[in-house]
Amino acid sequence: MKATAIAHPNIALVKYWGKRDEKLILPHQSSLSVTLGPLAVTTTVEFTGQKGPDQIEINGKVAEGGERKRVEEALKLVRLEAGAKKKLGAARMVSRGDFPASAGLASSAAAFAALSVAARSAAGFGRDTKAESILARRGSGSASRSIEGGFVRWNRGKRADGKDSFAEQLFDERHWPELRLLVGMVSREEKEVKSRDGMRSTVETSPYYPAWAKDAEREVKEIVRFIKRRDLEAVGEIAERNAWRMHATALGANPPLCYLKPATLEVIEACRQLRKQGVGVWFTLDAGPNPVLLTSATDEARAVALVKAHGASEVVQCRPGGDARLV
Ligand code: 2P0
Repeated sequence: MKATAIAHPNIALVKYWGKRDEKLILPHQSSLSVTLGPLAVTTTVEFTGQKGPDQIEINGKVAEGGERKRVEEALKLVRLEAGAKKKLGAARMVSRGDFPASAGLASSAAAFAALSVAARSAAGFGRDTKAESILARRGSGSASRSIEGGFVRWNRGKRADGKDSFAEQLFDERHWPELRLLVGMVSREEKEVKSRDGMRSTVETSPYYPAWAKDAEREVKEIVRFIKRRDLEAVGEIAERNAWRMHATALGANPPLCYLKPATLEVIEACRQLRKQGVGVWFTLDAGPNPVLLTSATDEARAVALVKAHGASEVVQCRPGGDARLV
């Protein structure tokens, strides 16, 4: 009753921003992301068969508060699915990421994906990417997109119970091996408003929210066509537009949510200038100040130099990563 799994984080090119169900973590719109290698979280889960509280350790520390509660909830769901007869008992979970939580990449995406694969396997279930994606989603929405590698779409779904809201792979990581995703760390400060609270406030108070949600399904369809053709310019343009619109919606919240820093805008402007010189580089942003540049292997060195010249203390260089897997 013990298993270890590895999962990668992901970066959305068409973003998820807003829930229609807070408890089940159901989104208002579909989203699309690239799974990012080589960054990874490794998680071991063991069901002890004993009574007592779960033991949860994340990055060398005993998990507390909200973080602990979210993991406990996910473990509880696995016990429910397994049924009382199985007597899984309390769990021991140890999780470690090889990238800093402050990188601006949702480490929770890789963490809940690895937890879902490890915990279901420890409970005796065979691999089932749909069930794993749904379980990961209950921990963190974006985690539903880290079960599979390459290019992944999280379908919004329509059902109230969330059984049709899971992610699926459209193209695997070998589809576009020369694509590069570079995280420019312009700030390591903890953000003031977490994504979960930020999206809630946006849904409740931004007058632009309905327009944002309505646009998403079309944007997902559009970007899939261009990913299929590996058309970096078209993919980059949609990713930039979508990131701007997400931030515009958040800026429309009350109080306004501004995740950008001056250095973020500097990098964005430098991207534009570099494109004028024929370098293929575009950006996207998560709910934070660190831009993620989209470029190709050919232009990678110039894109790295660009972010470094504009205040990035570090650049995390990624490429499409693979599936979450048992080790
Ligand atoms: C995304 N983000 O699509 C968007 C873009 C941030 C900006 O998913 O509340 O940690 O746990 O479901 O998944 C970050 O939000 O939020 C996120 P919860 P999550 O990647």
